[in-house]
Amino acid sequence: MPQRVARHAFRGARPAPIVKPRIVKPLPAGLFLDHGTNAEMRWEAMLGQGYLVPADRFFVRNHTRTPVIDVDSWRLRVFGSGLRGTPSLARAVTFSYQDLLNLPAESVTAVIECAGNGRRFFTSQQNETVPGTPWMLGAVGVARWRGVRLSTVLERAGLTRAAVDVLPQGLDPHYYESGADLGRVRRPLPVAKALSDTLLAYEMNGQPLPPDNGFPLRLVVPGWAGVASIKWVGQIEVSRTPLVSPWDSQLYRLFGTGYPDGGAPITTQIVKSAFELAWNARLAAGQEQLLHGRSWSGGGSIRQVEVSTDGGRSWRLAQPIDPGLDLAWRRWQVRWRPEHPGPYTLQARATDVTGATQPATTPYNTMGYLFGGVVSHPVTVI
Ligand SMILES: Nc1nc2c(c(=O)[nH]1)N[C@H]1C(S)=C(S)[C@@H](COP(=O)(O)O)O[C@H]1N2
Ligand SMILES: [Mo]
Repeated sequence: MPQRVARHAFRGARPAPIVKPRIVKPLPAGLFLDHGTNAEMRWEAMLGQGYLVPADRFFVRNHTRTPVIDVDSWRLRVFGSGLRGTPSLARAVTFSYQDLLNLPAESVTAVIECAGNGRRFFTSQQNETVPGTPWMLGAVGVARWRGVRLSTVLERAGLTRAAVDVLPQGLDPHYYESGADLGRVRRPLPVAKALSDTLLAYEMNGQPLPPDNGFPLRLVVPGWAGVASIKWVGQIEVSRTPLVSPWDSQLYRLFGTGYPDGGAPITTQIVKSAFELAWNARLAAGQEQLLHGRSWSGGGSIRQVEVSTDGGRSWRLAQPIDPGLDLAWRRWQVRWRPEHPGPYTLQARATDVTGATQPATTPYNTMGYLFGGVVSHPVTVI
């Protein structure tokens, strides 16, 4: 008895360990698959939702952890040889949060998707071993982003015609890989894309950006792999010579047979589809099911979606729920009445406005990016 009291007292006196969460928001098991520093949305969490992915279930891809940023002392610093008279960080043009709020605002409804989304299917469907987070199809989300056009900020900072690349950099901790310090997350973006439709967003779905999605400011680079959309931006270099970073030269690049020796760059995302249905969902035999799903492409809006409920032997057109947006996704539904109990494979195959569609298999690349093949979604009819 005295022992127990003593132990209790000791435990109470111990300082609580400081556990810094890598992702700040709650990750309920019904909404997310937890991958450590990353969390993917469960697709069944979109059933009955509207067009946008609510912040509580938007996927999070963090190289390290979500930083907590004090917005009052935070500044955006813009500098480099591509600007007039601000070559170095020390002479950067700075913008406060309020400065950005005072600039003309724009909104865009756009997909952000990780280039590694679907990576698991290289292994499960094609028997290919690839490193990295074994995402299913939930490293994607559509939100209404509001902020300032990057072009507006660059022009105010003194952009010149000589500029070729911009390099936004995050304020999250340095990223280490195999013991090497790769520095802060950053990736060059050509000036042409920076000026066309890239947004510096401070709102997501009508609210200030959540900490995990880049508060106070992130890039939104529509159509491009998610890594281009740098979160927690602290500085942007603007250069008259091409810039490189590990995030375009080593990581987020296509290597392997069939690709050039130095690898092929990743820019836009490819065509994909997902059912708003649990993996291994159970459905009732002899009852009509209304299956829902969404398809998207970095190449433009979705023209049509075909669905197979017999493992790819026959296909029929899904019924669109909305016309779909260029930079976001198209929702669809299809009726299905499975008569007999047993295992079934559901598949969806979308085609975008450019005619690009989803192949039966995806060409292998060493790091498992851009899986665009038709995914076999298992369900059990009982
Ligand atoms: N600063 C910073 N920006 C970042 C990342 C990061 O780890 N740090 N991850 C990138 C990657 S790989 C993706 S896919 C998207 C994910 O955005 P989300 O976490 O808001 O869903 O953010 C990108 N921007
Ligand atoms: Mo990513």
